[in-house]
Amino acid sequence: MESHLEHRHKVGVADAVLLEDFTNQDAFINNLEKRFNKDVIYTYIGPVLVSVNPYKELDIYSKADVKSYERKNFFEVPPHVFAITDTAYRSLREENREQCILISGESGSGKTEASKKVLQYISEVTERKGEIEKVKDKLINSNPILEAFGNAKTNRNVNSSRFGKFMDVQFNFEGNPVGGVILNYLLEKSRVISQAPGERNFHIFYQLLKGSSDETLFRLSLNRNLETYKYLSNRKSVDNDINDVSGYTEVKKALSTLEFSSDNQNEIFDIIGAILHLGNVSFSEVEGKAVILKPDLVDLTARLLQCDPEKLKLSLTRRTIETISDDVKTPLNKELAYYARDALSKAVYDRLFTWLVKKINNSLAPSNPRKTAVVGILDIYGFEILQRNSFEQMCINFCNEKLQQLFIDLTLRSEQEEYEREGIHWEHIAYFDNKIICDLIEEKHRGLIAFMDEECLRPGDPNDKTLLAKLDKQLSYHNHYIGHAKADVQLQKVMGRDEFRLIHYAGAVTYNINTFIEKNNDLLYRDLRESMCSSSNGIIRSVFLQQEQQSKKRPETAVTQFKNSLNNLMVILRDKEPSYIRCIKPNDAQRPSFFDSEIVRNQVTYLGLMENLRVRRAGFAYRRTYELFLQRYKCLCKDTWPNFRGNAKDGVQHLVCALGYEAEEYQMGKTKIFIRHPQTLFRTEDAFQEKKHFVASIIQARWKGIL
Ligand code: AD9
Ligand code: MG
Repeated sequence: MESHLEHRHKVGVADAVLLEDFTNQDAFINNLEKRFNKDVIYTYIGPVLVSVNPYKELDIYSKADVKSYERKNFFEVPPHVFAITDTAYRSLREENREQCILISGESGSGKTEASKKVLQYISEVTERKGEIEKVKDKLINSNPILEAFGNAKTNRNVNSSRFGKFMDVQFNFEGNPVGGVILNYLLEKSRVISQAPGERNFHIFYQLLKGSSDETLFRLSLNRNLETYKYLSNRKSVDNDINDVSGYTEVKKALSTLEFSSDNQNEIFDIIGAILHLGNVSFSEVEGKAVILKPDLVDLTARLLQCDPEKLKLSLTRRTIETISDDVKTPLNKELAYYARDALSKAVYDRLFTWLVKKINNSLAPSNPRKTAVVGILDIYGFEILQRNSFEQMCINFCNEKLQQLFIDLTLRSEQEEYEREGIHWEHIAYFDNKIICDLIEEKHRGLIAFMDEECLRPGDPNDKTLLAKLDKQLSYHNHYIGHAKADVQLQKVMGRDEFRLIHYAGAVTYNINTFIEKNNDLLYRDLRESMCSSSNGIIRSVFLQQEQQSKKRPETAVTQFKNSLNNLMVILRDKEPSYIRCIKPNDAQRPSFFDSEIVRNQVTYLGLMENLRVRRAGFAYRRTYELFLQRYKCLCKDTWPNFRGNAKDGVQHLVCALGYEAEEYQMGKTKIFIRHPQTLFRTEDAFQEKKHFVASIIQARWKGIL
């Protein structure tokens, strides 16, 4: 295996810390490009892996590749997702520290693929016996299920994850996987009812229509013509590049592997079929009251959802409002009936997805509940700036603010704190702490979320306009919030009156307020909920009943639920040792061998990579406690070999003298030695390896009685 240093002459530097001008963004991007052009997609910034999507299959994930990274020293082999995984896995086993691998980057940059390689590596370096093999099979097979129901073709990625995912792989004390837990975040359920031009609904709809048997379709009263179904009728979407038929087979197989009973499988596809029929239900209006145009479609939906068709018809055309004295039934007009229909489709699909995750978790639960240690893998949406940004983008970008906060906490801040603790001389690196933006969004009583909820729950007629007015009034003092009135003349020209702007750590994003209230309220009329609670479809009944029981009161708003789940995630992650994979897409066209420097530049900025590099470079690439350092390298100095009688720090002082370290190459802290550049360590490690072989050959020779 080529060493880190030898490799760099051919394909740029493997660790950007080694760049001569490390503050120069162009040099950083050039280095990535140079490597990308040679199909070298991985580069480090110290311990952080930067990965550039090659958009083509590379021969770098074979069994032999796995072997070449197994139990290798991180900096001695070329950068790879396997190296990151190996380091995390070894740290879990040898130092007993729980791990998390945080994968971020914008849509299409390769996060989900990277997460699969992590799982592949873990699967290949662990044992292959009975139960363990079964667990691995389940872990890997959870992906096709979640992707079928949670991924879709978008204009940025043919297989875009429309939900966030955190997966724990649980290991036993022997270091073998024995189970797993998946947490899911904010599924983009609006996709069920409509898609942007060129995009598709979730894969599963097409897989069912194209891949299932004639009998199944007959049972569901469906036909194979996609154009029949309003929820799929986005004609501008071409899907030649997606094989839905084999996708369906794979999902069916995966469902069986994860122990979904055949009844459950039928219920799942009944629900998918029901949503397709429901989407075709249309309404006319007579004297302000909605009238269902093809009632047989509602009958079909009701048959598949196993609920009372008459009740369903009523609940699609009227709503019950509780007053102090009585329940009042009010008819819906046509517009509200469509709203109710779509709200039902979204709610049913969203809850089906959550139910799937729960079922998968049941199947992944370790059979032997002995104590386990975990490696968590986070594959979550990256920062988004679209042409038009809405509620979903605000949630996604808030999520990225929280992750950046964690990154700062775990790496930048802790790095500098360690220097202070160790009494190491260092220059303070100014970095932007985005806590101020997190607070702007989530602070109790005075953050954006608090005002949003306050407006949603206010009696009267809260609407998007009143919400925006409130935000503009309450938040205008904040430097990172810009309402229309506060914008300068230039900005006012491009900013609508229904927009506000947040200055995120990664850049400014203008959000359009329309639909915020509706999406945050996320209301399903009581009549529809009751209709679903009486369903005999096991899945539907359980997910709707559960919700009813959980909250007799008003359920939490969408954004508050999201905020709480994110804060829970932060608690989980904060406890673990993190590894970072920062994914970058090389161009907007999903094309191989095309590196668009401008596109890359934006992402380098959003991901804060230059800041990361500056801090890393200003600091020390390597640090070890005196004891460990001495233990490993003591054979390289006659004063410390075979044992040093004084304290470890003095021993290391002897050692570095013997090794000829220059003064600027290292510093001695209270408990650790800090080495500035990786090269210094490589030199020492090379000397150690040479000596080790020499010593080993002597021992061997002795054994054989030669000496
Ligand atoms: V999204 O936010 O879920 O829309 P991801 O997850 O970041 O996005 P994904 O992993 O799905 O992107 O990658 C997009 C496509 O790029 C994949 O379908 C592959 O065709 C391609 N890709 C990504 N990584 C690799 C790789 N290491 N090798 C080859 C890759 N192709
Ligand atoms: Mg993805």
